[in-house]
Amino acid sequence: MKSKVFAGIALLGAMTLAATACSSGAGGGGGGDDTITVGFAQTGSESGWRSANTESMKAAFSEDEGFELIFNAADNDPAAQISAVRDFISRGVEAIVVAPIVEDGWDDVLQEASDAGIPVILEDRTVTASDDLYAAWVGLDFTKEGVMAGEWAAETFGDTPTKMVVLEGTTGSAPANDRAEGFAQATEGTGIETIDSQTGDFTRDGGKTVMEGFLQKYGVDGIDLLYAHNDDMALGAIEAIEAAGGVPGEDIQIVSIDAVKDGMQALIDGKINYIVECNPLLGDLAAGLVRDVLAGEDVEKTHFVEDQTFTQEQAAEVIDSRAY
Ligand code: GZL
Ligand code: ZN
Repeated sequence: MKSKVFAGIALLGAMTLAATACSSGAGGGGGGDDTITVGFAQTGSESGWRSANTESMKAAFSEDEGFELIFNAADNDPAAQISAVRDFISRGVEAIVVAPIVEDGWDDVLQEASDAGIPVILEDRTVTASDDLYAAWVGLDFTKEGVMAGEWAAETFGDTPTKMVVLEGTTGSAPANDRAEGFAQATEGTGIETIDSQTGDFTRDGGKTVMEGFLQKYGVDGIDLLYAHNDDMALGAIEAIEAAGGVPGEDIQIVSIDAVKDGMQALIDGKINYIVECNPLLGDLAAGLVRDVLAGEDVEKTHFVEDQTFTQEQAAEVIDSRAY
């Protein structure tokens, strides 16, 4: 009996040692060294949020952290992003991380990665492909972000007839779809009416151009509320509203999502009325998932990061201490 117990303990010890070695990134390195080669397919550089997310990812997947990162930014072009992933597969990287521009169209290339034995971790946005085709996803609850923005609007406008225009995120992207859905849920039965809704592709220029169109069509007086799916489009819209002689935050109230520095400053300046945060600092979590997956650990499929909300007063309190 004694020897059986002893053997069991020894085996357990050996397994723990091996597991520790692996999960510290020592295992799974290409060519025997400890470095883990990872391909990262980023959406592009469409917004301040994206820059903060890229910075966070590059810091977490740095050489110091034991990674060799092959980075691709697809300039918001879904086809280019899929070909970047195919390139990673042909280069034989050990793991692939993707921030998918749009939800659809991922089944084939994710199947190819799976057939090549290369695990895929999604960060930020999600896909409609079966979750058997990726190892894990880490990001934000976009529907909840839309609900939190909608709850503020419902509280602020209630039954008052309110004419709202919407600057939608990138067409077909998870945040655009889910933020619209969540906001609609939270404002059902209120006096808020969507008189127009169009994509500004999450960019400042896009927000400005589309808002100029709305202002030409309805005039400053014809719009009470702007719901912008991100701060960058809200900031572009602010320029358009001011150019049209309107006062953003007063003539047209604005609710937005992200809480990047420029958005928070506009909130403090009273040009935006409420912001729902969307935390871009996902790098460490994504890197941890890559290590866990390569070490053969059993990882949870979804990892949500918490968001918070900011009024003008709250923004003033925290702006100097925020990391992005
Ligand atoms: C949300 C992210 C969105 C941001 C935009 O997690 O995918 O894309 O809200 C960014 O600012 O462009
Ligand atoms: Zn984990």
